[in-house]
Amino acid sequence: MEKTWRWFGKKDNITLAMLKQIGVEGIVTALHDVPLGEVWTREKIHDLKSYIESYGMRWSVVESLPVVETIKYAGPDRDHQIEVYKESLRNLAAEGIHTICYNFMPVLDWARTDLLHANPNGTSNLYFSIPEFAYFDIYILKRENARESWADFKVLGPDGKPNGRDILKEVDELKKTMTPEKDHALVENIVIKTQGFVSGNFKEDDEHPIELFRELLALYKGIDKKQLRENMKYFLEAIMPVCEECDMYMCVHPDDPPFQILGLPRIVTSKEDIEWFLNAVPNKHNGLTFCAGSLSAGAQNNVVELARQFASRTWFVHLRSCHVFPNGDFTEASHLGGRADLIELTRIFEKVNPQLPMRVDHGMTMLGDETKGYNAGYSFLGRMFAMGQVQGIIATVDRELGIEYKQPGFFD
Ligand code: DNO
Repeated sequence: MEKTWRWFGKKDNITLAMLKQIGVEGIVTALHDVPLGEVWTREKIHDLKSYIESYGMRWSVVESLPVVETIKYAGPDRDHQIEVYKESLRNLAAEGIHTICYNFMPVLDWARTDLLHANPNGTSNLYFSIPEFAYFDIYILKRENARESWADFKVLGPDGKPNGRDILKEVDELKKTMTPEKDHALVENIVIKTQGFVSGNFKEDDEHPIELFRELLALYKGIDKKQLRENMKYFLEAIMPVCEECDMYMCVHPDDPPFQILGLPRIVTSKEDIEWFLNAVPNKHNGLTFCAGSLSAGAQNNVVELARQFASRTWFVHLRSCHVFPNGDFTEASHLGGRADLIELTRIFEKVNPQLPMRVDHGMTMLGDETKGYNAGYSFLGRMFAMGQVQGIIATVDRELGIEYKQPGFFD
């Protein structure tokens, strides 16, 4: 696989010169300064692309070209926004970029309740506590019917079976220990520190993120899973002619976490979901970002089986792995452990296409990463550690398969 790295543009504290030293071949990035819903112009794409190339790397994948909410909930200006999207696709292809990662998650991109959860080895990782998230929903967001929906929520244990956890009971216990400061920290983790840098609906300086959150949720009133699927199909069918014309590969990112939250439908969470959207628009340009991390956070998923089944429609890979606790909470595991078997996944993807772009995803925060102002989950040293591990896996698998492995940056 092509060794790529998610880089957040010239403002990223991690520079391209640093990435060059650690064997990165391709860059995964976006035009983070273009407001949601505006065309990405050829000029801007060209500028960033040339900057990346001046470091001897290429712009391999766009992550993300955001699909704005109106397309997801089928608002009155959806067709106009689809035209904007098509225009950006044409401009990207004209600059030689042919792989787009996007998601179809309503309102919220990936979500975690703790961004610096201590690991036994003294580093920290992202963490998702179901009761803390439910507390946010019930007591901070105060969503209508939130209590009822958590009462019905079936938590899965690591074996993929409901574990009988009583979330409401835990939320009520948790409430006794919460303070305004802890509430604020939860809002920061779920919204402020995580949604802005992925070009989501919220910005770090939003003064009233909760009000905005409620307004966005209201847009999805009456939109169930079936309807959201229809809206995704509508979007994909509308852009496919452009994708064919300019050979653009769309790869949807799985929902993270891969289960229903906040009463919002989630439609890329499991084998059945992935089969559905691939079959609904049976065109090779409609493909998948195989995010082993998001998929492994869902105890319903056997990640290796999913990779075997969907490798031929996968155009981009995210390598990371999650650990699901007996109570159903989850955290990031080592890139050599957890529920996603990255060694076996590497075998599967290397066999299908050794050129497939791959980035390591979410690394530990370690050895001072926490003081550098990196985006949550996107540390330098932690991700570099993971990248080293994954490069070792690829080199070993390539040897097994008789593929020549090259580590960039050396004389050999
Ligand atoms: C999280 C990322 C996601 C991903 C988007 C794609 O770390 O994997 O934010 O970039 O969902 O649109």
